[in-house]
Amino acid sequence: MAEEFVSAKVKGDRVVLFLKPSCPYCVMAQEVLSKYSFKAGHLELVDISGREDVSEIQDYFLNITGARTVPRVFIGEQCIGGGTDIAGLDEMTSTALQPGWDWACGIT
Ligand SMILES: N[C@@H](CCC(=O)N[C@@H](CS)C(=O)NCC(=O)O)C(=O)O
Repeated sequence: MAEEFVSAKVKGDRVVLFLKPSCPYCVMAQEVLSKYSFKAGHLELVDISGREDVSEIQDYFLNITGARTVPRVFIGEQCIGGGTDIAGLDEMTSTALQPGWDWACGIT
């Protein structure tokens, strides 16, 4: 069942990217995530394209995240959105972490 499949992947201590390899937004999300180091087992890329229940999985994404498109990116149990969302988050993070901005984020 789609819900069980997704729930088994999405965990509090990891990032999960549900994708279809042919999707350019999925490639973009993978490129963003590849800039970060993850401890072993804390990043999982899940290709849903070949599954018989792909449509049910995407319907379930619509239910729980508001969109049925791929990619769907989960940080812990929260879906942060798709490809453009993670790219935006990455851009915000790298801007916030620029030298000179440390006053804004408490980084020394
Ligand atoms: N703005 C979305 C666009 C994602 C999107 O349009 N994905 C397409 C594939 S490239 C999709 O899921 N289409 C419906 C489908 O494949 O079932 C994002 O950045 O993630």
